[in-house]
Amino acid sequence: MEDDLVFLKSFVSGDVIKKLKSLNNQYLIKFLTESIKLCKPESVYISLGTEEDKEYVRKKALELKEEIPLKTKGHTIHFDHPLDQARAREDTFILSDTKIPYVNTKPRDEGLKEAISLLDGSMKGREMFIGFYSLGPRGSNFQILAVQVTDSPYVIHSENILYRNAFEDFSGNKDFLKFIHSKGNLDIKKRRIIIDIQENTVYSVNTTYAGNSVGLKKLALRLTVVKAIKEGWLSEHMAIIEFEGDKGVHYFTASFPSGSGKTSTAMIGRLISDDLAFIKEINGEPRAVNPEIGVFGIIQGINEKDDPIIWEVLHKPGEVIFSNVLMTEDGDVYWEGSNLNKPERGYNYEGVWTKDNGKPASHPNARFTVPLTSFKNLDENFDNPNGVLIEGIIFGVRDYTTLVPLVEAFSWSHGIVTIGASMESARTSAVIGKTDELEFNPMAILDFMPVSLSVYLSNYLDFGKKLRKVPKVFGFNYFLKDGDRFLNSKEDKRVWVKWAVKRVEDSVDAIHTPIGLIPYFEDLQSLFEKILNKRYTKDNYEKQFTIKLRSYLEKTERILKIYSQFPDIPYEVINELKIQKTRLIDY
Ligand code: SAT
Ligand code: MN
Repeated sequence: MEDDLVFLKSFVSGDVIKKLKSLNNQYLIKFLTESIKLCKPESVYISLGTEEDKEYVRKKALELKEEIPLKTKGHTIHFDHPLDQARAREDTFILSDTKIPYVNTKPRDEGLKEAISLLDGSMKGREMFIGFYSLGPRGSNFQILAVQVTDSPYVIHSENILYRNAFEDFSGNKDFLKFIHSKGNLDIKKRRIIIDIQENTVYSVNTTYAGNSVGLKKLALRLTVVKAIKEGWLSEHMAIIEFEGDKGVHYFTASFPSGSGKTSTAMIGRLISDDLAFIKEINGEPRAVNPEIGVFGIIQGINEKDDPIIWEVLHKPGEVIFSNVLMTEDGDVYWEGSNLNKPERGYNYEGVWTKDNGKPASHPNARFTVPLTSFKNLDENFDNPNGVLIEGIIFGVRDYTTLVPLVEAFSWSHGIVTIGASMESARTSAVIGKTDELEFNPMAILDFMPVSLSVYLSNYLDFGKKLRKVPKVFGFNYFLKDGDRFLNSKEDKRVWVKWAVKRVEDSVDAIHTPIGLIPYFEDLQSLFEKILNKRYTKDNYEKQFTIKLRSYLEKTERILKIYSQFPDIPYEVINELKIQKTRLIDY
């Protein structure tokens, strides 16, 4: 450790060395030393998370033109390479010497060699930035520590918005997740995101898109899923929301593939998390926290009428990083679906844009990065170290043809297997590739799955068995169509949510069907009337809630076929699917 400290002294001030030393964390010193030796930056900036550090990082992002200031105070815009606008599935690898179905793996030695060779000297002539964070409330037993090393101040700036700075918490030889990122030379052919679950380290290079570069977001998710399985809890791609009922408030988690209604569902209630959840069993109760303290949200389609809360966040002074939207000549921003007049010209991720060039003004996966504290519907428990009690879990998909808008599972295992683990959803622009193809995406987490689904599901099913009070499980689908026409409008989700809350409060009955419990027409009719002041007809109901037995059966068979490929799949998974199949056939 002494040798490492001597080496670090040539990069950082005596004062910072003293602080590092006082942490007494030899693993941390070793990791920092090795990262510097590998990437060979010209200088190193260690951010302890002070206001001064945050300001320095913001200033550097502007200086390096990774961000451009906009006319509203605190707003900046960031552009990613035209071919680097979303999660890069094909370039993201889990290091594993054995192949895992549905997981993009690479043999460990080969992957490590590749990571090292791409990062070797990648920061020559550049400044390295280092940040120290906590996933989950500081001091809570949910907390997981993480260090980010990068040559991009935009990455640290984003992390300062999205995560809790926690330098002091590294004291003692504590374990932490490690993220090494370099923009490299943005040769997209050499973009790699290499995830070493054995050493809790992720290497990412030749990319800047936050989903691939901001380590603590989806790169950390792969590592925390593994940790959660080892320790018997759940690390999920889920929002956490407080909904108001007639008998009090209730917390739900909600899991939807990106761009399929998760954020808008979160905006119906009071917000704790829009994207990620750690759920632990504490005294027999499922309790959840948000690993993050900010939102990296999809901006397309956000407009004043449908999304008043987000609209306000994006228009008032305060910290916002826009990415891949259109920048107008007067330093404002514009995005598709904002319902504003399209400007004549502007600048976007491809360069100069004009209204008549026939291309969208903003990328469909354009985003905003903001702190949770900007939202006026922020829940008071958002940083509660004890988490909040979860009473309902929603699994939502984008399915145009088959799935009913709303269903409740018969039980934990029925819900986990036939709703969560059976999710199929139309692909959206959050992923590089053709949109609208129906994709198998259990728990909306398949892109981030680091282990075999059999291991993951077995942990999920066991988790339910530890609980005294098991959350109700719901399936949502906002996207059912009749021909080309959507059968529901955006606001209808308020009714679905209300019905789910009433089920949790045990104040409404449901119809038993082969796929689960669905609402009675009269109950929905009265909720539509009360909440939306809207007429709901029997015809609407029949179009939306008639169970398409044949398509459901086909779907169940498809899923059964998928899980039958796993030799070690838990018996309950196959069993729930087989029973569901029988129910559908016998109906
Ligand atoms: O692009 S990310 O994977 O970081 C965010 C998301 O779409 O969930
Ligand atoms: Mn997400």
